[in-house]
Amino acid sequence: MGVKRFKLYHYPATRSARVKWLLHELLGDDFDVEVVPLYEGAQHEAKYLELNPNHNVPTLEMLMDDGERVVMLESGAMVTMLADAFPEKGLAPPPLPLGPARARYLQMVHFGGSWMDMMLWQIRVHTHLLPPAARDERTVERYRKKFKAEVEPQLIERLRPGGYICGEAFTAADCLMGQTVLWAKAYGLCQNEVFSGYVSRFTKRPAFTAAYADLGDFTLEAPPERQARFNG
Ligand SMILES: N[C@@H](CCC(=O)N[C@@H](CS)C(=O)NCC(=O)O)C(=O)O
Repeated sequence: MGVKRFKLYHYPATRSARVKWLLHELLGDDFDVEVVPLYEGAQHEAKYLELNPNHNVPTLEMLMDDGERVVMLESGAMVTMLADAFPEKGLAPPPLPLGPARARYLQMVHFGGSWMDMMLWQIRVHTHLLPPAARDERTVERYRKKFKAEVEPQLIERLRPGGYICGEAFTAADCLMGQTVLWAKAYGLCQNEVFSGYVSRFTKRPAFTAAYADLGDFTLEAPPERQARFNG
C-alpha cells in the first residue's frame, strides 16, 4: 500500500518547517499545506485537537491508496519515515546492513529533535511565549549555558570540515538540524563562524528556499493576549 497524497499542517519557521523542507526535497511542491495560525489559537480548536491532541505543528496527514487517512505526529519521526520512504533520493543512509552512517544519522535526527529541541523550547517559552509573570529567567540562563558549553562544541566538531551534520553529504538530518540551528541563532546561540558556513550551504538549496518562503509571517513573540494559551 502506498501514499496518494501528503498534507502538512504547518506554521512558518517552526518545527513544521523541518518537515516542509524535506517534503520539498522529496516531492517538489506536490503536497498540500495548511497553515495553523498558532498565534490565533487555532491549534486548540476541536477539529485540530482530534488530529493532534498535543495542539502543535507539525501534523502530517497521509491519504493512502485505499482511502484511509493516517495521521502522524512528531517532526523527528516524520523526517525519518519520509526520507526512508524515498530511498532513490539518497537523503538517508539505509537501515541495513547496520553501519556507522545510519548510526550517525539517527543520532543526529534525535539529538536535534529531542535533546537540543528540549533546551531551545525552554528558552523560547520562557522568553517569548508564556505570559511575563510565568517566565523564569533562571531556566533560560541554565539552558543557554548548557547549550553553549555542551551542545555547540559537538556540532562544531561535526561541521568544521565544511560539510553537513552527518558528513560530506546533505541528508534529511540536515532538514531537522538546519531548522534547529536557525532557531538557536534566533536566540543568540550558534554564533561560531562554523555555523554561518553551515547555514550558507543549506540555505542555497531550492527546497530550503521554498520551505522558508513564508518566513516573513513569523514573529518570535506571541501576541500578549494569546500568551496565556501557551503552556510549555
Ligand atoms: N515534539 C514535537 C513538538 C511540536 C511543537 O511543540 N510545535 C510548536 C511549534 S514549534 C507548536 O505547535 N506549539 C503550539 C502550542 O504549544 O500550543 C515535534 O517535534 O513535532
